[in-house]
Amino acid sequence: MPAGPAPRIQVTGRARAGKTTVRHALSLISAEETSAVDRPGRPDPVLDADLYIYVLPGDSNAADRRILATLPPDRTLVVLNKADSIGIRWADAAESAETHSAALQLTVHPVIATLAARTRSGTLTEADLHTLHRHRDHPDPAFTLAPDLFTSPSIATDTAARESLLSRWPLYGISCALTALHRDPTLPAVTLLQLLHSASGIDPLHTDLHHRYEQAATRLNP
Ligand SMILES: Nc1nc2c(ncn2[C@@H]2O[C@H](COP(=O)(O)OP(=O)(O)OP(=O)(O)O)[C@@H](O)[C@H]2O)c(=O)[nH]1
Ligand SMILES: [Mg+2]
Repeated sequence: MPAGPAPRIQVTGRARAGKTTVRHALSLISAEETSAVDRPGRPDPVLDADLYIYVLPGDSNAADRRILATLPPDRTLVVLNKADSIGIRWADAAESAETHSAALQLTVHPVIATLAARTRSGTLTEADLHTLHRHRDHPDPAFTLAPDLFTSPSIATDTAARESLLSRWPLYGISCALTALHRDPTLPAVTLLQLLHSASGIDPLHTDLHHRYEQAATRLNP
């Protein structure tokens, strides 16, 4: 990495798109989160960084497309965040990301930032693992479709433990972990955590970001 000024990164997108969560998930301490794009009666943020991370909240609208059209393609990464809310399985999110890539002429990464932020900083506690194992062979597939189904007192007597698990882990991660443990109850915690990390989609985004960052650094310090 050349010495000299470090590239500036801005994380941008509409209100509540997941800008803060994506920034945490990527451990981008020095990146700036801009004010939100497309706020009624407010100007759009000034975008003047060396690299941009544009966060889409599971879909794009006209404002996203208007802003993205002004950003340099080689210095812009697009995150299709909230991939857990797109369709019913990861393939749906991947397909949506491809459609967005083609329409925007930009690389679009499907990501579940909440899960990535959690696996980045987290460990699975003994209590988490116990709760997961207790429910790994749950007969009702709808069990993990919604938070209130997952924490329903009618399921079992460990409602408090399920609530506690859900307070620490996004439901999508819990669902992935239960599927994995159902298939292989002997999975060690560390493997389970790696699996959840992979399932968040953050690694390809991280690799792409690293690559673009090096390019930006070389441009700044030829
Ligand atoms: N389902 C789901 N929710 C997410 C994901 N990422 C973020 N969220 C939720 O979306 C909401 C907004 O997330 P933030 O990271 O605060 O979004 P932001 O763009 O920084 O929001 P503002 O700064 O208020 O504009 C929070 O409730 C997050 O938990 C995700 O991958 N999946
Ligand atoms: Mg924010």
